[in-house]
Amino acid sequence: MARARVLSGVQPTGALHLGNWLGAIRNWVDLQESHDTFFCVVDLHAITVPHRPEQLADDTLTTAALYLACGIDPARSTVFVQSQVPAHCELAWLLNCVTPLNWLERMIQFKEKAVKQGDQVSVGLLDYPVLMAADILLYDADRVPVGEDQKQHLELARDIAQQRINARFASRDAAGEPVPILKVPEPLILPEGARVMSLTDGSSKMSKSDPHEVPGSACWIPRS
Ligand code: ATP
Ligand code: LTN
Repeated sequence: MARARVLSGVQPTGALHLGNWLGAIRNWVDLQESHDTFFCVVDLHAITVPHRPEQLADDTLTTAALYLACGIDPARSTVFVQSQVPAHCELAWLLNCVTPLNWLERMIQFKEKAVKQGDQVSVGLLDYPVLMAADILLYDADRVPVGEDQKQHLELARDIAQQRINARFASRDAAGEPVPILKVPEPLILPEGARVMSLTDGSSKMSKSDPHEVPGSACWIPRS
């Protein structure tokens, strides 16, 4: 019998932290035993925030290396870089054309990151969850292991698949039953470690791209 399929990804926005391990990657390692697993380095998501291209290229390879160091086994899992598979962007465009703008404007992560970017907010930052939906729906993933902060994005991916594609475009089989086009994925969020808080500000989650978070990193700024 075919095994259920898992897909997940991390942005190459800096050094991985305990939150990434406890909230997501430790679960990925275990899921290799029982699922067909696909783990992506989502570099196209990382360009929705300010970045340096040379640093991004380095961080993409470092993130892939850290997957392996954490226990992702390339003999059992497919490890790949998002930008190397053009179908992610192609499907994102098709999904863009059926996704209501106000679904994206409601996303908490968009609102939080948009505040930090002021008048530099790009359409890409707003559209980030549609690209994430494409990453998942492209592979017919059954389950998506992520931390708590991604729950709302997962719900959006489910709504796009169910309400905006399957409900509108599904054909019918001989018995008149709808034949879904896209698989509707389930989030997999562990009960412990799903939201590890920042060590320097207990009111916000630990985050790679927070310049206060990673002492010793090139972009570390002590919190005043
Ligand atoms: P960025 O700061 O660039 O947004 P991030 O540190 O939030 O990055 P992501 O690449 O967005 O990390 O997330 C990778 C995975 O780690 C996701 O499944 C996410 O839910 C999980 N994750 C991120 N931060 C935490 C955290 N503080 N606690 C638990 N899980 C987390
Ligand atoms: N938005 C996610 C990263 C991500 C992802 C995905 C996670 C992009 N595409 C597909 C799971 C499945 C985040 O962790 N910030």
